Amino acid sequence: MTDRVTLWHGEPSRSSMTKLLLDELGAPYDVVPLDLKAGDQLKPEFLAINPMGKVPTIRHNGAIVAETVAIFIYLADAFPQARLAPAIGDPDRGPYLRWLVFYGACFEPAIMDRFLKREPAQRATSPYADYDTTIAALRAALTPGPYILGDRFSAADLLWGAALDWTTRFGLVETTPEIAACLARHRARPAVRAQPAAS
Ligand SMILES: N[C@@H](CCC(=O)N[C@@H](CS)C(=O)NCC(=O)O)C(=O)O
Repeated sequence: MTDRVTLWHGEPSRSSMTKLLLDELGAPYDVVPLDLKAGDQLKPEFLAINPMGKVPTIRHNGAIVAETVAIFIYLADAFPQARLAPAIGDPDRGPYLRWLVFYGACFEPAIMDRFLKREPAQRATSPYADYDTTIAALRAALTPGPYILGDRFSAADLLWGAALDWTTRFGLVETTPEIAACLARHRARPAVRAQPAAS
């Protein structure tokens, strides 16, 4: 028996990616809206839930989960009927986890470098090498497609479609042919089309 998911959500923000995943999973959920501009995320009641003061944050079956990648892994496993996660033991599980974790471990810091126009640490020290290496690896992962796991759509595609949607709109990532193809597939999904238009 599974509980309803509670999502602490700010609009617009990275938590839209988790909301999209919940829609794709057909998971029952309730949204607790936070006004990030007004600083709701820094109020003691939310800091008691996530001391980082960050959305997305979810609660499910009594447990709090934060960090987009952890939430994606958790929810796709928690709602297996949607078939968005290769199960443990499936040969696709490793690549699936790899490209999910790549988002938080490599892509996010790399795009922050681009946004702030700052240099990464020396290549041997930097956990993601640098922006160009990170984007080249991602482009290779999207090729030949159509999905990260080849013919199999997964929660990793949802994360990357949503991530590339906002980062290309912000001019942080160039819309190369494989990224354009990924975005076209992403934007055609009914759950994406049903979302409020990105500002
Ligand atoms: N590492 C977090 C980052 C989440 C994040 O940066 N969320 C932003 C919204 S896009 C936020 O909550 N900002 C509010 C604040 O820091 O005050 C994740 O991957 O989920």
